[in-house]
Amino acid sequence: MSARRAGLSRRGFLGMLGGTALAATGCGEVAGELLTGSAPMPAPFTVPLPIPQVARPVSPGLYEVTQRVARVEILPGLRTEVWGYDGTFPGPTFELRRGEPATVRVRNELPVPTSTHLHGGVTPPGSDGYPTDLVIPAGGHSGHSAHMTHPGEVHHEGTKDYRYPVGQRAATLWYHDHRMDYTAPSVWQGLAGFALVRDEEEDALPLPAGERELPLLICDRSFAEDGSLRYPRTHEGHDSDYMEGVEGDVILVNGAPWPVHEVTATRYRLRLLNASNARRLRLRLAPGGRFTQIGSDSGLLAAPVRHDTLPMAPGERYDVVVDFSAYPVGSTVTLVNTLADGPAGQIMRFVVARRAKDDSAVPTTLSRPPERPVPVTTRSFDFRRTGQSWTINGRVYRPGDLLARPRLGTAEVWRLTSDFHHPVHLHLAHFLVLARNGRPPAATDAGWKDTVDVRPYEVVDVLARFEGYRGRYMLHCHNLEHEDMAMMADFEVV
Ligand SMILES: [Cu+2]
Repeated sequence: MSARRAGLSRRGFLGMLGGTALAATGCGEVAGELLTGSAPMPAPFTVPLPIPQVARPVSPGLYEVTQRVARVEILPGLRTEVWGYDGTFPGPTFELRRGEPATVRVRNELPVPTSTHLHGGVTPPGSDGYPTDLVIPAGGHSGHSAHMTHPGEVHHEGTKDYRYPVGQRAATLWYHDHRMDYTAPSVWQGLAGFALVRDEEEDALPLPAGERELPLLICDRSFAEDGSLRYPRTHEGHDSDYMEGVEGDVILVNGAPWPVHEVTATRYRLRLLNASNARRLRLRLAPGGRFTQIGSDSGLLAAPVRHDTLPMAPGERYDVVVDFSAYPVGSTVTLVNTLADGPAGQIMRFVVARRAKDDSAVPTTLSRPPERPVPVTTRSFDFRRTGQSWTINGRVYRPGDLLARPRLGTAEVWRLTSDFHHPVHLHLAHFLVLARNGRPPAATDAGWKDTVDVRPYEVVDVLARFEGYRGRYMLHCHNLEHEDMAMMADFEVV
């Protein structure tokens, strides 16, 4: 048993079972508990939007990235210690191309072990970031891990080469820490970044590009008065008052609080990612306007879909185009979150600075995604609180316990049921959302995905394709506190 679970049973949660926990969240759309910070908050829309550096290979197909502690300015005038890939938060953006394999050599100079998962990647099992496949800190910091040994734990001393074949379609992927019991605090501390896969099918489209293509990593954090990140941890593990998940009171986009970005009155491609631990978002443009969705988690849609609002659970991405020529020059367009009042109700602002030539377009036909396969079987996975743990089919996660053995090259219907908000993520397998409560899915469920928002007492059917590699993979809740509190399971592609 991990220190985490020991901590939970010590504190106890008997009064918060099932529907009581849901009722405690008020409006029913919030998945976590708010952790209030004490640092002075900057005025919104004053800090410029940062764009993460693009990672450069040290030789063709080989990247080196060092996980290290850094002190960075997130809140104006204060220094915040982060754990960053190359000391940055977000980490560098990896620009990958279909058919061009990449190796990422991760060196760990943090005080803790890590495991890096490429979220949405079709990756061989040895490079998928299994939670007990650990890179132990270089230079002898490994004492921290000594008492956290799990059965079958693998240790790489100092560095590990993650091998990515990149055989998949163009898509907005991201990477983040995935260590057993510690994903939530490690990601909160900064271990997340983008990986963009491009391909010829996408190259052929006249989509906005260059400065008009913006990756936007949205997450919430809380800061202490000295600028340090707050996170509710006891020395034994998670603070059990935050079992539902941790929500921060500061919204960051690419690591900046409520940033502002100047745009021309043209189309922009926004690659939106909700990288929050637990916070669900519902994005809208103010004073109005629509998102033209061109891609989902796993790549371009067949045809664009227009939305007024975008619900985003942790881990989900939307690839959208916003046409700023619809707004007067000199006006502002604010990306807002209608699921929160107060500071977390604002995300960032665009200032429409001037007119400019625009050769871009959103074609009515975007791509040819994989066709809908015929499923060979149906399996059920119930995401639920059981006693003092978050469980799948009543089971607390144990590495190596298999919940399913799908066959390579087949497709299956996975029926996901839930007692609460659980964004369900499958490693390796991409899926189509077939139904919610037996009815057609939402328009925003369009396309191939790897993460789906399963809401309280909802039944979501997805059709998953098991393509790529045999071996051990995972499904889990992407509320990172739930994930760390055992809401994971292994499956093996055979
Ligand atoms: Cu969950």
